Amino acid sequence: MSEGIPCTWMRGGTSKGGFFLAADLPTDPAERDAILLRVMGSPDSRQIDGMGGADPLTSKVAIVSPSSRDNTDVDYMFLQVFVDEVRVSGAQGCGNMLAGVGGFAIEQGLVAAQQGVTPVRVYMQNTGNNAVATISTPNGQVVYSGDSVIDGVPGTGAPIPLAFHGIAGANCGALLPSGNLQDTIDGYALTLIDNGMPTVLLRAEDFGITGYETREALDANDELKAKLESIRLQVGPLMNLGDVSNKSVPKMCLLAPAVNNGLVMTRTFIPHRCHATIGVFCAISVATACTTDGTVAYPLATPSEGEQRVLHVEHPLGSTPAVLEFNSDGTLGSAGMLRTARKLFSGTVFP
Ligand code: NQM
Repeated sequence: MSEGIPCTWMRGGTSKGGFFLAADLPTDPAERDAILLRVMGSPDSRQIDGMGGADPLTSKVAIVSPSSRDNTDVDYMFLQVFVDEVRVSGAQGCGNMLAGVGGFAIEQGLVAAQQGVTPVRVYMQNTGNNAVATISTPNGQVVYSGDSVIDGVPGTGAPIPLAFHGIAGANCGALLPSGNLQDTIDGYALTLIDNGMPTVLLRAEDFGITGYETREALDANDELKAKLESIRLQVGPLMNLGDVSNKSVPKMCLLAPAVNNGLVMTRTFIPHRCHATIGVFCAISVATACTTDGTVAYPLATPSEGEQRVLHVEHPLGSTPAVLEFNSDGTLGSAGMLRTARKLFSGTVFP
């Protein structure tokens, strides 16, 4: 295609990517994906011929449309454009890119801004769940600047609280998809959990690492990555995800005790590169496991008590505050996280 496509580039949380109106892209998934690969410059480890940032965290796409549902304002489809493979996958959601969806939807005229703040109700097409993103709209205009800080992003931005209901088992059909609090694969004890993201929790020390290594050091550890991939391929069917050899799920999360008064320390492979921080739904899944007696995470974690808990999941660049609400009978209620986002560019992209 030689004509351009209207596009907005945004940082959403600790990720970055292209935001499109569904009406501006082909409806045929194969045609759409071919365009998105061209937009990002994939496959190429440097993505030199496209907009992607040569990192899975900056090779992401959000497709937004008016919602066909009564209880939501917009539909949001997340697509991961692989950096060095000819692959575009919607097999997971993305809470970081979700942070950009509300502002984009308002600015594109899909949602009317209110005075002060505007709650944008989002149907997340990847998992079939709803979210509410609350956007700062003083004077009826979207504002991205503000005083909120999220670790992994320099500076400050307007707060964007994200709220989720009923995300347990969103991808795998059950919070604990194998039916067990712990399983053993290749001799490693692990917990399989999905509170918004299929996640495999492992003890870092079992792999001969501390869990405090840098992202770069872990990305260079081929022996560790081979062990994680062997486990990942075996747990795919146990998590009701089938053959995951070509999928970006499940995420592989190595745990160690927290070092900054947080809940637990994490290093997360997503799944073949180590995350610079941690994903939104992944952090919520980790936090959930940390509050559940019997998981591999529980003895390593220091969870707070109460019906509403703010649990600081530590990661390579600081921590992220996962909010978990529990019902009075102790069962899991809603979840949330504070993010910021920033509109970087709006114009025409030429695939
Ligand atoms: O878990 C990266 C990200 C994500 C996903 C990944 C995310 C989430 O940080 O909700 O946000 O795990 O592939 O963008």
